[in-house]
Amino acid sequence: MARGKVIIGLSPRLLRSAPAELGFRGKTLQYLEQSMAHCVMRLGAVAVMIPTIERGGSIGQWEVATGDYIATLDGLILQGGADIDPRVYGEQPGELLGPIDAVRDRFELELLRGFAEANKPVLGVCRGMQLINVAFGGTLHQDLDAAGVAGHAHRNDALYDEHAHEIEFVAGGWLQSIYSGAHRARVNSIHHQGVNQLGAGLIVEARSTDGVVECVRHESFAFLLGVQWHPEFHDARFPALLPMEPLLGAFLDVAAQKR
Ligand SMILES: [Mn+2]
Repeated sequence: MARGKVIIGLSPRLLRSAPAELGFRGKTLQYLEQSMAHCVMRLGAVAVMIPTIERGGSIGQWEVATGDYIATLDGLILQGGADIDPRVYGEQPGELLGPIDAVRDRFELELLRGFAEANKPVLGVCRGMQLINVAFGGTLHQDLDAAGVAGHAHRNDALYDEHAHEIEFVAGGWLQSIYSGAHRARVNSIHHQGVNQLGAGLIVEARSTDGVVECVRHESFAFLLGVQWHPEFHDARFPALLPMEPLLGAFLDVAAQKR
């Protein structure tokens, strides 16, 4: 008998005060860059974007809560985007901090904790990996260059998703195992922040050759993992980059088991 497909929620990016030329003068847009949704769909799951629920906001008086998303969906993908407010991990904003959005931080932290508690799979991409680290008590470098920890560029505004670097898998790690025991790979890099103190229960699965953390996994959950790169941009244009299918496939397998 046919069974319903796995349903994956993607948390949105927020654009406050959208420019008039988009036709939404002064409004807030919640949006999804399409590549990750297409990856999920290509592998046979349904992808839905889940608008923010603001505690104390107008939705708070309605009968919908973050828990309804957690109960309804089989897995969560945390997209990339704005920097996380450093006050979330007990630091004051530095000079090189990028744009932040407290509503998005609160919503995604609540989602992440809820999915973890339900032991439903969570995949964090770029900012999403950093959010996983912060959620478990870790801290971030607000800017890798300013912190003096990057030995090579992790972002190139002109090249954007064409900018890539090497990573090394931690020997014997889970990530290495799903990539057939490979030792190194090449991934894109579109970030200026990175993991500083590692959150509790998290294991580093890969680092770039300069030592910057590129993948973390929580040891206590079926699938709670973040990658600093954007696997959704590893498409046919970039045959030399690490294929996204093993990673996304493992995430969706756990989602199917939990369904
Ligand atoms: Mn990088």
